[in-house]
Amino acid sequence: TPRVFSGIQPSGNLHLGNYLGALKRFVEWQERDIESIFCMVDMHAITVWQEPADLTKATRELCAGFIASGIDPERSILFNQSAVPAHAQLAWIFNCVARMGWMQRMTQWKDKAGKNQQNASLGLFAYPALMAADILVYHATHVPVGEDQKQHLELTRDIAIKFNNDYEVDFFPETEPVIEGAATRVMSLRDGSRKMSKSDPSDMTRINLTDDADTIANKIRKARTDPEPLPHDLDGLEDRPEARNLVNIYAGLADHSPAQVIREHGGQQFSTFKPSLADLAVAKLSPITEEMSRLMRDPAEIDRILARGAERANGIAAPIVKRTYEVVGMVGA
Ligand code: AQP
Repeated sequence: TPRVFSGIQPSGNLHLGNYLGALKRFVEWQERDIESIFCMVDMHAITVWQEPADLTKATRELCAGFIASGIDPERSILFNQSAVPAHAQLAWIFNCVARMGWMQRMTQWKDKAGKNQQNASLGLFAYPALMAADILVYHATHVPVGEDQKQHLELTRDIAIKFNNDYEVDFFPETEPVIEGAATRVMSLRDGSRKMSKSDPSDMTRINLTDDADTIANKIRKARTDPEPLPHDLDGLEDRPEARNLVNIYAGLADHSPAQVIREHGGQQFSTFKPSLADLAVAKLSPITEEMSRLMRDPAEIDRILARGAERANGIAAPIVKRTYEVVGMVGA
């Protein structure tokens, strides 16, 4: 039976990339009545420094973001990673299955550690093994993510295959990455070659789910573009990353294909297209922003939702860890 798992780090403001590449996709799975498990991956977040009070707030805000985007904590399981010990327990086993060389090839590691690898946390290096544990501790079959997570999901498969081979079992499934939609890689509004991300120091590069209507409109107006009007066919976007990004964002928000957007808006100047995009973004995002701030007024209720989700998640994950420990030969499992 299919089972969906995905996670988001409570490491800063949720942005349009997280919404179009992840949250919006998650809701589609839930609506198809496929068992879905969604996690605020706080243990991943601390692979780089997080102020404790900020981590707490970001976790609650992320939970509010999930619910405001349409995730129903009754139909889906919604919880934070550290509340279910099975993630860390299985991650250790996977640290012993994965090879140093596999980890060294990860582009996220190379990007985030930068030149100063000696000073990066060991957790940042081991990040993909924890991510494999997040997924496989539920025997999840489908993992909806943005394009940037493709390499980590391939590594998850490699870990599952090596575990099954080493211990001569057929225990962990080979998970399918699901990278779908018009906006699987939303780019920075200021630089079409960089992805929109929580950790970009400039707030003008991203649209946050907490931004108000004026801020959204202003960021779109100031988004970098070239001087040409929109082309009349998709090929015309080939070497125009900033224009393509705005078309993809429009398509993602409107639930259209990029081709449809070009059919409707081809030939327009950005002075015409940007205000339409801003109106669309405000119309789609402001109900989410409002619902998030409503939910954030009752943090105790959010904590209750997370605790209940953790209990349900633990009910699935604990027996899978137990079985893993038995396979490995650990006494008392
Ligand atoms: N720009 C994006 N476009 C489409 N999908 C995206 N995702 C992230 N950025 C984009 C998807 O959102 C989910 C959660 O990812 P994350 O928690 O790792 O968030 P992040 O924004 O990538 O956080 P960082 O760590 O602030 O970004 P970097 O590492 O770039 O500095 C995932 O499904 C992801 O694919």
